[in-house]
Amino acid sequence: MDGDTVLRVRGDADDVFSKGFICPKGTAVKQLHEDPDRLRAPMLRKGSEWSAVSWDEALAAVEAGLKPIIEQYGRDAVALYLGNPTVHSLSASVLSSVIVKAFGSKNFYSAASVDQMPKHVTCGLMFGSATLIPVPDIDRTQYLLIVGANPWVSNGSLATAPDWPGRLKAIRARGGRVVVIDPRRTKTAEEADEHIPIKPGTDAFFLFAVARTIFEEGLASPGDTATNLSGIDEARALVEPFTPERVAPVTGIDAETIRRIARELAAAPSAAVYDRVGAHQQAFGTLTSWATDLIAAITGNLDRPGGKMFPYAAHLKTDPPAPAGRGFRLGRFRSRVKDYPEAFGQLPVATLADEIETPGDGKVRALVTIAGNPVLSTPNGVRLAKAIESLDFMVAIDPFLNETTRFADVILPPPSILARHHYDFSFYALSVRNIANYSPPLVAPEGPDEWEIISRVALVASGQPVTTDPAVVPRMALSLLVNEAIASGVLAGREADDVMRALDGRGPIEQILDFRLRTGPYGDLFGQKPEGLSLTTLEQNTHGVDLGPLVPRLPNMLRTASGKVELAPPEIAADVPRLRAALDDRASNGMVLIGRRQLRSNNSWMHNVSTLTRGSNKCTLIVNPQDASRIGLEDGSTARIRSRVGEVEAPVEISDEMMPGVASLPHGWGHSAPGMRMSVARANAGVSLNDLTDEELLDPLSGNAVLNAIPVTIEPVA
Ligand SMILES: Nc1nc2c(c(=O)[nH]1)N[C@H]1C(S)=C(S)[C@@H](COP(=O)(O)OP(=O)(O)OC[C@H]3O[C@@H](n4cnc5c(=O)[nH]c(N)nc54)[C@H](O)[C@@H]3O)O[C@H]1N2
Ligand SMILES: Nc1nc2c(c(=O)[nH]1)N[C@H]1C(S)=C(S)[C@@H](COP(=O)(O)OP(=O)(O)OC[C@H]3O[C@@H](n4cnc5c(=O)[nH]c(N)nc54)[C@H](O)[C@@H]3O)O[C@H]1N2
Ligand SMILES: [Mo]
Repeated sequence: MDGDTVLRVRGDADDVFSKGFICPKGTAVKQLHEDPDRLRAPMLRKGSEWSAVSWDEALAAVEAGLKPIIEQYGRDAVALYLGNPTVHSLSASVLSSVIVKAFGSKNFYSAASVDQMPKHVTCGLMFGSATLIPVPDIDRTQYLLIVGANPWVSNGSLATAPDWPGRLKAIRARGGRVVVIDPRRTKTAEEADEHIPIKPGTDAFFLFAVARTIFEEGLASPGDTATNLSGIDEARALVEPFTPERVAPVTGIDAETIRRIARELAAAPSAAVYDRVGAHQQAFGTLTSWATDLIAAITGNLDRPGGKMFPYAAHLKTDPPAPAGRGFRLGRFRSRVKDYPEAFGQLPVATLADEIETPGDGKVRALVTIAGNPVLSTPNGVRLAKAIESLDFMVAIDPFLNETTRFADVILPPPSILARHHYDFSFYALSVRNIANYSPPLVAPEGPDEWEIISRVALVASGQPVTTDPAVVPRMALSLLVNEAIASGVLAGREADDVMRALDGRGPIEQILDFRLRTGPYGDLFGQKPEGLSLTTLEQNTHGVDLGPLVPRLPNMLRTASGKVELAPPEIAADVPRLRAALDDRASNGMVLIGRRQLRSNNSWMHNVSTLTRGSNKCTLIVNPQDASRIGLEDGSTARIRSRVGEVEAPVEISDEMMPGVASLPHGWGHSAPGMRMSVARANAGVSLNDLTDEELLDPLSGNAVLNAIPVTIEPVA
C-alpha cells in the first residue's frame, strides 16, 4: 500500500495455511477495489432513473418502502435472500442468524438451496446439526474419490484449503490415489490417477452400489467408531437393491469398475469420498450426500485421520463432555404455493417466483437481497426477473448495479473489501486444518460498515424505526451468546456485565468474534486459561495461528437425540423408493446439460474485472465430437440450446473431454440486461445457464435446485 492506494497484491509466504498460495481472483482485489462501476454511495431509483443519494435519504426510502407493506400484509410479505458472499463477509456471517430472526419472515431464501443444501440435510439427520459437516482430510488421506467437484479450478468448497492443486499432487506423491467421477474430463480429472465418466444425475445409484458392494463382500469395518454408530443394518438394507449390474446401465459405469472402487475404498489405509456441487445440484442430491458419509462410516473413515473429519474451528463452541442434542427436523413449515418443506430454516429459492407471482394471503410483495444475484444464479432466471420486477419494493445490499439489483428501489453498497476486517468465520468451520487468522482493514471505508447497513435494514424489517441505533443488533447477538455461555457452564459463575466489559474497546463485530474465540475450544475463557486464544492473540500473529491437523471429535460433538451417528435416518429411508423407481424408468437418451466453473471467474459477479477476462474464461457450450457431428455443430459455430423453460445461443467448443450425450455451459454469465452498470462484463456478456435450468425440478428432501442433467435439445444456428 501507498497510503490508501494498492500497489501490488501477492500471497503471504509466511501465512501458516496458504504459505503464499493465492488464486487469480485474490490478486484481483486491487481491480475490485478500484472498479469505477463499484458503487460508493447508495442508489435510489425513480422509474428507470438512478441517483446517488446520502445514506440518510436512502435509509429513509427503505423505511418508507418496507414499513407500509409490513403493516398491511405482515412480515411474510417481505422475502429475504442471502447470497454467497455473505459467507465471505465477517459482518454478515456473524449476524446472519439474528438478521433472519429480525426479519421474522417465513420467506427466507439463500444460495444454499442452489448449492449444498443436501449436505446440510444429511449432516442434520446423521450428526444432529446441519452445520456439523465432515470434510475430506486431504492432507493425510491415501485415497480420495472426488464426486462432482473440480477443485483444481474451484479450489474446493465445503473443504477450505489454500492450494488444492498442490494438496492433490501431494496425495499422489505420497503413494495415495485420486479418482474423479465426473461427466467431464476436468483439469482435476486430468491430474488424477483415474477419471470415470458418469451420466449426469446418477451419482446416488453409483454410490449406493459401492456401499452395497462393501457390505456384500464383507468389507465393512467401522473400527473404533462402531460404538458410535446406529442403524448400520438398516442402512445395509437400504442399499441392498442397488447391485452394480443394475446400476451400470443407468450410470454408464460398468459393474466391475463399481466393485473395484468399493474394494479400493475399503482397502485403502485411509479414504474419503468428497462430494460437491455436481453431486448435490441434482434430483437425488440428498441421497448422494448420505451415501458418501455412509461409506465413510462403514469403511472406518469417519472421524479418522485421512478420512472425513469434523473441523474444530477456534470460534466454534467447545464440545460438551458427552453428546447432547435434540436432533434435526425437516419441514417445520412449508411454502405457501407449492407446499415445499423447509430445510435448515429456509425455503427453496427455486420457488421464490411462485411466492411473488401467486396472489393471496402471504404473497411476497417486497424483497431484500444481501450479496445475491438470484436472476443469474437460480433456476429459470427469466421468470424470476419478471417476478422481481413486479414487486412493490426491493432493497439490495450490494456493491453493483447488476442483473438482479437493477430491480431494486434502493441499493446500499457495502464498503470495499479492503476497508473491512476479516476472519474466515464461515470457512474455518469447513477447513481441512484448524486455523485462525484475522486481518484488520487496510483503507478507510467509503460509507457505513457492512454490519451497520445490514442491521439498519433488519431493524426496519422487524418493525422498528430506521433511526434506531444499529448497534442494538450486534449487541443483542452478543448478549445472547454471553448468557448462553454462562447458563451452559462454559463461563460458570461469571456475571454477564463483567464479561461484556472485558470486551470493551472494540467494534461490535470484533467483540462478538473476540467472545467466540475466548469461549471456543482454544479460548482463554476470560483469564481461566491464560495461555488461551483471544482476538488479541490473532492481532499479534499476523500470519495466522496454526491449531494443527483435524482431530477426532466423536461422539461428544454429536447433536442427535440418540447421541449416535444415525446411519439410516427415517427421512432418508423414505426417499429411497424414489431412487428405486428411477432405476426402472430408464431416462431418455437425449442430450443433457451440466454446469462448470472457471478459474478466472466467481459465480456471477467477477466478470467486471478486466484482468480476469483472459484465457479459458469464455461462455462456451462444450460438446463431444460425436454429438457435434451428429447434430451438425462446428467448433466456433453457434448452437441454440433449448430446455423446457427457455433457450439461449452460445458458441460451440468441441472436445472429447465431454462424455457423449452431455454438454457443459458455465453458470454466472448473461450480462446483457438493460440498465445494469457493469461495463466490462457487458462487453463480454455470454448467456445464462439458468435461463435453461428448470425451477420445477427439486431434490424433494432438501429443496435444492436440480442444476445438472437438464434435458435439452441442441441445434446449429445458421
Ligand atoms: N446453473 C448453476 N447455477 C448455479 C451454480 C451452478 O453450479 N450451476 N452454482 C450455485 C452456487 S454454488 C452458488 S454459491 C450460487 C451463488 O448465487 P448468488 O449468491 O445469488 O450469486 P453470486 O454470483 O455469488 O452473486 C453475489 C452478489 O453479491 C454481490 N457482492 C459481492 N461482494 C459482496 C459483499 O461483500 N457484500 C455484499 N453485500 N454483496 C457483495 C455481487 O455484486 C453479486 O450481486 O449460484 C448457484 N447457481
Ligand atoms: N474459480 C472459481 N472458483 C469457485 C467458484 C467460481 O465460480 N469460480 N465458485 C465457488 C463456489 S460458490 C462453490 S459452491 C465451489 C464449487 O466447487 P465445485 O463443486 O468444485 O464446482 P465445479 O467446478 O462447478 O465442479 C462441479 C463438477 O461437477 C461436474 N458435474 C456436473 N454434473 C454432474 C453429475 O451429475 N455428477 C457428477 N459426478 N459430476 C457432475 C461438473 O462437470 C464439474 O466438473 O466453487 C467455489 N470456487
Ligand atoms: Mo457455492
